[in-house]
Amino acid sequence: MSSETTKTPTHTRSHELQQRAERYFPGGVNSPVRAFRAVGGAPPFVERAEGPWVVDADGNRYIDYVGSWGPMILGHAFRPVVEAIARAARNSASFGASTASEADLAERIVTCYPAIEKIRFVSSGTEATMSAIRLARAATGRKIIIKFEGCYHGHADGLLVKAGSGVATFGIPGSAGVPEEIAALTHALPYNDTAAVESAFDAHPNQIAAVILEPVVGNAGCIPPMPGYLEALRELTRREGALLIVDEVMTGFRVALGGACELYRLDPDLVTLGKIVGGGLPVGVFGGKQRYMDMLAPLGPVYQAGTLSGNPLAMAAGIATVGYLQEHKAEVYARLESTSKAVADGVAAEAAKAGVALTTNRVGAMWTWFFQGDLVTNYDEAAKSDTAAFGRFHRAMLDRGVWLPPSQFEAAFLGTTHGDAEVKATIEAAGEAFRLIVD
Ligand code: HOZ
Repeated sequence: MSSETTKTPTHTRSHELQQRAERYFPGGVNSPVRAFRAVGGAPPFVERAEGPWVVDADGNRYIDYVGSWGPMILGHAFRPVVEAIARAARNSASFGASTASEADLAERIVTCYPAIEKIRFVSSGTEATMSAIRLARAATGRKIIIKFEGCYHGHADGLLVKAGSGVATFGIPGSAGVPEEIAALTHALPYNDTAAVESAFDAHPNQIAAVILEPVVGNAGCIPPMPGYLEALRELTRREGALLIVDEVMTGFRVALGGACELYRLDPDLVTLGKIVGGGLPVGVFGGKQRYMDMLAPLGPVYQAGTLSGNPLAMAAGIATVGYLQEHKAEVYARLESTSKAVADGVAAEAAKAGVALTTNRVGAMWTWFFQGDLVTNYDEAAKSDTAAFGRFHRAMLDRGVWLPPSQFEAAFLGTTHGDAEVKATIEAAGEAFRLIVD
């Protein structure tokens, strides 16, 4: 365990802060995935972070594999991002009017994503997917949406059906408060199963507005698409007159500069982005073919709006982040790949040595260690993992200064500031943690 002040980890201040937080926030958190209920123990409260390191309120340091759930690809407090935000803030935090910075970031996004002809900024991934669905329904005049079990597209009513992330972590089958009439319009199918999608189109001719998916699932743990799966979905949706919405909130700018669209040569109708595109500030994006995007008000009849959409601080952080990724594309993505491979494979090797069954799924700088020995290609298979063993591993890693996402059904991330020292420390910690949990 690394600590700035002591060799013995203590969490006294975090416990006090947790008690205070529980007075004000349900479960003491402002997003359920931050609670440690699935792994046991209480979450450390973060005071600050730099590069690959997070420091908690008691002065304990951790190697961070959460990265704010994805955005911090360039490491925490990356100087160009911090300075860009500070510069923008000096001109006021918000205007509720257009600024040049919105088109500056849009231009970069469109360059990285040839499938995107026009975009609109929103403030979260939830808003982005919710708006993309509305647009797809308006464009097709159809109501049914196909999503996939274990994929999470934010918490809009119609997208919580058999969702991943916290919904899977806490075993919530849908969500109370979602009217069944709305849930009935969402058909959740197994991921990586083309035949299931074909059957759904056969059963509901001319009724399916869109297929939405995570092109690499991150919210059931990391699950890559099988060869040919994404291409089949593209072909099917085209043939059936439905839109293909690729939700790249997690994968965008992470698995490649142009996300999964670049990696798998995909040409979807609509794309949603979030996380990295905002450089750590709240930004969501939905964009795609102009013929659909021009249906939005004020040009068309589909309404969508936001006071803080295209916020100048968020645009500044996004420009600094995406700009850096564009300028250093080759070295950034090579480094992300080699560091991620080293840590993912190194930890898997420690599991094998300790006799712990582990399946590692990884695409670039996102991965999951599933606590089971079988292939994981969909949510049902992910759900067979030994979540109790994962919880023990998580706690043992945290005690050794490594902060992993607190759920078996989430992806781990790293960034460009993770280096050899962090990889080595993580593998050593994992070796000890595996030996501990098998004893
Ligand atoms: N979508 C993120 C990872 N599954 C977490 C965001 C949140 O729910 O707080």
